[in-house]
Amino acid sequence: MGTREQASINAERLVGRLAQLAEIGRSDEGACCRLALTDEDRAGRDLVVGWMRELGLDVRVDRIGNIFGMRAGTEDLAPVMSGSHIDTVRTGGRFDGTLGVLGALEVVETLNDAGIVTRRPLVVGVFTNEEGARFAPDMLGSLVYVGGLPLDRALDTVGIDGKRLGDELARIGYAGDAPLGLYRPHAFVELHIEQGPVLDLEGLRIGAVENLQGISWQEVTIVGQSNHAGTTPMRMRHDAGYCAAAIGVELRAIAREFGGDQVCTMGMVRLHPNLINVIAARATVTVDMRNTDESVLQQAEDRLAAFLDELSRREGVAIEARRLARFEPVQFDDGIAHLIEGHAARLGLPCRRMTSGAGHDAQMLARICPTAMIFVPSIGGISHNPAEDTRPEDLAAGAEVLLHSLLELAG
Ligand code: HGY
Ligand code: MN
Ligand code: MN
Repeated sequence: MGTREQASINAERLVGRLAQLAEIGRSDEGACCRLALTDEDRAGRDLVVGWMRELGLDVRVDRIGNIFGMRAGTEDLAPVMSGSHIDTVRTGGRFDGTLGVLGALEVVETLNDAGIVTRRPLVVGVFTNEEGARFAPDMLGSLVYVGGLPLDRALDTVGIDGKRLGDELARIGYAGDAPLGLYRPHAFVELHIEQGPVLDLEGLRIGAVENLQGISWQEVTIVGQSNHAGTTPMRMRHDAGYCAAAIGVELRAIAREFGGDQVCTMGMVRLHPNLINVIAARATVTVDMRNTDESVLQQAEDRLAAFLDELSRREGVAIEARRLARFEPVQFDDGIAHLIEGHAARLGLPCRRMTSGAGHDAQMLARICPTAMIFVPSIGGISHNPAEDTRPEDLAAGAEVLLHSLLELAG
């Protein structure tokens, strides 16, 4: 029987599993492409469930497809949970989400090897559709888990490819029967790459994440009038393509004028009929706006809404904005953030408190239990990009801090 202090994760094993999972859904450009509920996501889920079973975990799948592997404790108490997601954006990297799932599995295997049993059960969670790239909103599985979105509405969500979420979940065989909210955790800790430049720029190893910024997603549809690109005088145009471009320019102006933490992104632009000599009849664009300050984020939304009204009048087009996701900023548990800092310090890992610019499942678990996150550096701050990278020693350091944080929380 090993002692807790001696327990230490196996870096090669962790890096090896991350590499194995990264091969699933590998695209020609070397990206990880496992959009939620696709065959690639299923293959990734099957691989992780296989590892959970090998480690002796009791595996359950709930009705929105969240996967949980439970390791019994000496007492039947509320568990300590850790985990993240394995679905990716279309041009994803190797570590976004997977580090949180496989880091938690590595903790389990380390404890198995050391013969350590915690007082509280440990649960490893894999949440459905965290990215929201195919089915909005993002963090959908954990949002449903904590009761933030009714199951039937989630199952009826239609993806960007026209598929219904519930049908895809059944098709890949992960429409489980475990009830939602299966475990009410004593605490939740998520290990994740930072996906931003802060730790890398400051030469730090660990981020103790104490809060997470607000997120506002909208789909804006512009309906104008297709017409001949050559014969139609400019004064007679109702050009949906021009309006899409104007929205992109306005979003940049909002971010520049608001300054501070305000970020705005027009990630998707679809034109119809999308032809060189036809004035676009219709345009659909997506808007992603985020800010750490809820009132400023609302002002940014109001500013955009006023712009869309004015644009519609000026260009003689119909504009409709549909909300896809809206999450207020989240404060994590200061005690757990402090605990993470303490373990980083004890392990000699330079650490700082941080805000998360990205959304994470932890922001949903924070609604039902004390929650915080551990960040490790992203080289160059790159993410949602095949070039996403983190040094192996930092992947291991994050898992080591996770190990000791979970040990302390699980008693
Ligand atoms: O959008 C996000 O922040 C996350 O990657 N789902
Ligand atoms: Mn992620
Ligand atoms: Mn992501």
